[in-house]
Amino acid sequence: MSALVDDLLADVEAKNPHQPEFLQAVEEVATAIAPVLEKNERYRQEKIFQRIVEPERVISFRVCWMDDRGDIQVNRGYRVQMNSAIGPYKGGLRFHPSVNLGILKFLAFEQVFKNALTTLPLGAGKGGADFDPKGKSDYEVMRFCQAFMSELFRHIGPERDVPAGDIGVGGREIGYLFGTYRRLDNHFEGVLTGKGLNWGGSLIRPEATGYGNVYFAAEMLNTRNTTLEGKTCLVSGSGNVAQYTIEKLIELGAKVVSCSDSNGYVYDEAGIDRTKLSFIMDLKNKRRGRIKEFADQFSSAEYVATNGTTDHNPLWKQKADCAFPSATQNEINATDAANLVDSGVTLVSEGANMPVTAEGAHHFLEAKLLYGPGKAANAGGVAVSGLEMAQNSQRLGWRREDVDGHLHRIMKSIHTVSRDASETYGQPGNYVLGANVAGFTKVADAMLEQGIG
Ligand code: NDP
Ligand code: 2IT
Repeated sequence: MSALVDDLLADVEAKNPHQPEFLQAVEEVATAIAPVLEKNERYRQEKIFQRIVEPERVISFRVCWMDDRGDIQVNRGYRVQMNSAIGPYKGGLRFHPSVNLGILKFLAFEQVFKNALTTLPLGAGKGGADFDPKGKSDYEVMRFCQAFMSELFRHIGPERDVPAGDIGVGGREIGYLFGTYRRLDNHFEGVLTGKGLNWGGSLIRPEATGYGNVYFAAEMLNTRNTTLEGKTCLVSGSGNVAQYTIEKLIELGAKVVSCSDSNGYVYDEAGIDRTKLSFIMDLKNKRRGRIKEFADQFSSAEYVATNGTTDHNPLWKQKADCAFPSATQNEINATDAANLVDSGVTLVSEGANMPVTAEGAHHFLEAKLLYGPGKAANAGGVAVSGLEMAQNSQRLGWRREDVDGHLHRIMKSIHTVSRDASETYGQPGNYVLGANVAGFTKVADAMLEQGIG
């Protein structure tokens, strides 16, 4: 690593103790863009890097609500407004007990470069709360969302900050959040994305992250003159991103043999077909059950519990051609990455944000895998959120095939600019380098043009 990057990182580390995920994300970007910083004196002189790692604003607030037993619950809510150089703050809300400021800063930081890659005018933010939706009734989730939005509403708006979903925040939660905003603000406006189709949502937004990731993977495979047809694929997670990744993979003729949740994974050697995917969607979106039930239902599947597995996850030892990690950060460590490489996987495309540790990513780059980093591969979700904002501004709804066409074009464009940047900087096919450089330079130039601030 260059001395310049060493110094920058030492500074970020000193200023952000106890935020390992944020430091991990910053280190990845800093390492990738080092040659850009070395070459561009104005970026150094105007301290673009030191400015881009500092959120423009961080809001932290108390969220109090009453559970079904009448007990008062207190949670902590946040919104990290990271960067608005190229558009209003944009990014999801995460409701999960693990949420803390460091995790949201890592996610907001990733969002800066991801949103820049989409070609759309989107700044970056992320928010959420340490609320655990698991085991809560619909009314408890509603009361929590109402309490959360009763503070957040004063900080957001269609031209200011437009939140969306992430882990633990899907259509149900966006509905409760939007209803509360609309009543408090007395405006019907596109302040959230991922809305219901009857009240301003966009066709294809639920599908967008998963479909986009598969489009990106297809582009990577195309550089080696091959396709997804007949490929065996590992998918992790069983939420929004995993479900629509599986759907598109099936459509393109791939064989998906796994999915997972935070308790374990299922491996189905016969492959997950459309009927089995409907079962997963019903299980996870309506009944809100555990993925173990999949193996109880389908005899070709086996269930492997992964709670307490610390050194490696056996899911990533299964034989496959492609892997689509779509659950959460750092779900693939160095051992898992080595196992994937050893078992002959040639493509890893990240549906989740930062699902691979720094050491794991290093293995993939060394082995010259087709390795699509999340900020490129999963950008389809926020891209269609940007299209939902455009439709709301026009007061129109576009046809399904039009939105899907835009999504496809955007994913191809992200692939092209990332690949081109990797070639310009002498590491063709290194999408980590390419995506970071392309995203960074767009935001950095906007910051330069808009003056110090
Ligand atoms: P969901 O809440 O719909 O699903 C999350 C899935 O990941 C569930 O299967 C969940 O299991 C599993 N999971 C969550 N936390 C953990 C954990 N700590 N350990 C193991 N498994 C876990 O979320 P999404 O599908 O929306 O998000 C998945 C990933 O994709 C996240 O990294 C998110 O940031 C990223 N992403 C999402 C986008 C979107 O548009 N929704 C866009 C771009 C990226 P369980 O049911 O047990 O909790
Ligand atoms: O990580 C992400 O890009 C998201 N959770 C989606 C953000 C959005 O605004 O649609």
